[in-house]
Amino acid sequence: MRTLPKEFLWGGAVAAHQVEGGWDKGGKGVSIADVLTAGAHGVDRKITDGVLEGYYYPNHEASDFYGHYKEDIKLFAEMGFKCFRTSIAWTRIFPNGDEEFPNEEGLRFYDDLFNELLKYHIEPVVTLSHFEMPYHLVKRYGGWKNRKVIDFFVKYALTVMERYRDKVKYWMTFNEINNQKNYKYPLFGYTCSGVIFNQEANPEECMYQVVHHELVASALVVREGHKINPGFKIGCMMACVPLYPYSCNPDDMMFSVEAMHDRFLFGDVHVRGKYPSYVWPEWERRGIHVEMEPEDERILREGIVDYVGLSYYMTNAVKADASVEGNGVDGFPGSVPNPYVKASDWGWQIDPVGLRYALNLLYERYQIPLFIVENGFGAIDKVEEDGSIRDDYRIEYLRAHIQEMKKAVIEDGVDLLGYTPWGCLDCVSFTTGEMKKRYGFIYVDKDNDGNGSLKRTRKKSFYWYKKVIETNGEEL
Ligand code: P53
Repeated sequence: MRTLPKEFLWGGAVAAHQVEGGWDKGGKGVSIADVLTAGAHGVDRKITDGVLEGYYYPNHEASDFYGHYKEDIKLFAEMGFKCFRTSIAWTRIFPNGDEEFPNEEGLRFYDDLFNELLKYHIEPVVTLSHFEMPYHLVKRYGGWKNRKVIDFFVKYALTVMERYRDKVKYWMTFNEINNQKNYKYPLFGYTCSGVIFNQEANPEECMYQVVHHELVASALVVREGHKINPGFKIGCMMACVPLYPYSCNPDDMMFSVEAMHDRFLFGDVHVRGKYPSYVWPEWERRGIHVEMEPEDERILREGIVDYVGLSYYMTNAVKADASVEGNGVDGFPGSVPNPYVKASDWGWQIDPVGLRYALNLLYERYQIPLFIVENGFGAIDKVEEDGSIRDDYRIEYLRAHIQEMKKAVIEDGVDLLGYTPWGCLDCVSFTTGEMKKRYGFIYVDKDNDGNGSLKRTRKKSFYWYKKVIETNGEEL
């Protein structure tokens, strides 16, 4: 009987802005996450013009991982984590983004954090840009529309890679870079790139321009990062939402193939070092022109990633004649409900087999290692009178997904580095800014309005996941 490899990286994942808080501590600058208000399912988060009086900004304190990281890492170690994925808040290192020298206090914070992880033999897995670019770069330079931002990002990235060269081996450049393909939904463009595409003369063209800058920046970081430490594993990261054809009608099938181009484009460049063939005729058809410098082709070629990090939460079914616009959160252009699967309270369709499908799809396409760096079930948890949290629904979700993940590795031969469920410590929801949409094995006592003691409690899933890791996924 084949099993998962014994070096398989079990762990958990978060992002700095969703857990750390301490938004103005240690010399940190204002990030784009600091100007996002709270929303709810169906209620968009507002993007305010700076930090304004009279608004509640859930990421300012978040779960206060900044103040609790030692206690939290101890709990991760108790679960047996082999790795922990977090991001570095760019604004702790370069508060405005365009300074000449980094902020030493910010660098020290991550030294301490990584040391604490290494003390328990937990491998840090670090995202360089997870929806938290400096607000100043948005105001002053127009975010990633401006080619100058490539230099600022590369400087920041190489500064931290140099500093943590002996502490961190696994890196990723941009979190879910492909979210912004849904350029009509302001939150995605803003969090990926500091741009609200709807406000631009040609939103779609602007999105591709921004993405081009990021792909070049990513490739530069991969290329130069390998010079800092040839042992680095530097990956890309994409939101993997497979879009099934709703039926075997050839029109639905072809519609889904085209819809998947939109999702693959980013990974295709990261992994193959050049734009895929389907891009050029599409840009021509749509009259899109992207400014590129002569050296870009070479940079992209020289900055091929070592692995593909992916988030997997759901699949969607698409129909050629559905004429649905879709916001890219719980639906995509042409999305129709899939009658074979259920959805979460936030409309995210629950499809464990879709994870096996996603892994096959990506591995067949790229043939380089994959890393599931997000997966999980956002749900409302109830604290019982005795203080316990019996999150069987979460266990059920994760169990079913791990089963399918194992099939992909053991039966289909997919090379998978590890699995880090999202929000292992309860954190602020990205799409809604809520606290009550929880993913964690560890409960954080805090509500949507910011009330609560921040006390940490082990949920039932904590003990379950500990066993999963202990048995390398044999006991589910
Ligand atoms: P929240 C859509 C599809 C898959 C992943 O989201 C997605 C999205 C939304 O872009 O985003 C990731 O907290 C993202 C995390 C985020 C997580 O999903 O809204 O990388 O930052 O927290 C879960 O439930």
